[in-house]
Amino acid sequence: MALADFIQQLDDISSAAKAAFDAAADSDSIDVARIDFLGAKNGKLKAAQKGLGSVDKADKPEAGKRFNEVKNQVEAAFQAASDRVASGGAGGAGKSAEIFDPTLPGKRPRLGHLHPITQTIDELKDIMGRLGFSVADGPEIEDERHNFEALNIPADHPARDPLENFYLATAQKSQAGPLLLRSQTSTVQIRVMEETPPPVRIISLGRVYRPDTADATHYPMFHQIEGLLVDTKVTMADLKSVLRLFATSYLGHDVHVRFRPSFFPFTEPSVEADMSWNDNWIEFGGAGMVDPNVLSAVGYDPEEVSGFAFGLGIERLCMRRHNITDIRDLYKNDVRFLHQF
Ligand code: FA5
Repeated sequence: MALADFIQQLDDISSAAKAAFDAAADSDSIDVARIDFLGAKNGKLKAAQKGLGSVDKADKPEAGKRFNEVKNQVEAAFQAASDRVASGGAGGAGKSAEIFDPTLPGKRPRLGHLHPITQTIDELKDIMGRLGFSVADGPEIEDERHNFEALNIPADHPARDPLENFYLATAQKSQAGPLLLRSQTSTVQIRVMEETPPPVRIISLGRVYRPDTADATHYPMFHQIEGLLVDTKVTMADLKSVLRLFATSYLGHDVHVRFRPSFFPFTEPSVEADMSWNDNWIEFGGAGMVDPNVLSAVGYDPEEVSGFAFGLGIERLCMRRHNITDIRDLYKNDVRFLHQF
């Protein structure tokens, strides 16, 4: 066979194969074209390869080279068609391509916001800031000195029972003795008074931990706001005025606050404070006049200064403000609940 005829035959196969693979719209028709052109037994290329034997000897290198080029072209057309069908469509306009309609109204993305407890904390800081209290911080992992001893809570007091606290397993190794997750923010009273001479006027807000069983008003992790004011001639009347002012500023003027006599080792006298809510009373904190033993433990002179302190449950305040009847709702992380605040 003349070289020109052989090459013509190859060119015809190449363009026919390209047309067939381009037109194939699914894997079945690709397969038909593959067998037709690349089939190992009766494929058109196989047949053309047989013709190579009849090309003049001198033209064989040129004919063989041309044959390989065309074979590569046909295989590339097969591969391109397979890729196109696998990616979901003919001619580039795939079934999965999204149609963008600029006339449709947009979707407003849902913006996150602060958790209701964080919002409450910010607001309480604001209110107390206006009353002249600055914010102090303390660690959530505490030693027994700050959580108990300096607060006049003796070693045999039931509040120190390991079952009433979250002691840390690594605590024995600490130089400060056993460590625990603080059970009250009153720890910060001690830390502040250890560092600052009187007068003192601070609040401290943060998490505290107790192995309480969760119910509608209790949670094992909750937040307290601690208040401490130490100065000359501070009286119980100051404490009651500040707490009433605080409650009405945050909850509105229809809230009633009542004080019940109580006991805390670190205050004397002590009270528990209740707020009115739906024709009922709910306790929101403990308070009292700082016990002279506590003042002495931090190096203050109880003859010179006196003070009041309080510790209030932030969840309870937030719940009354927003009429949340179950504290557990605050910690379920259900966006349908949280986005209301
Ligand atoms: C104390 O923690 C004292 N440290 C308060 C105090 C400070 C008294 C300064 C005197 C001077 P009590 O254990 O009562 O007190 O807790 C105070 C408030 O925290 C409670 O009134 C309640 O509002 C809240 N509270 C207590 N336990 C839980 C709990 N498990 N879940 C949610 N809130 C709680």
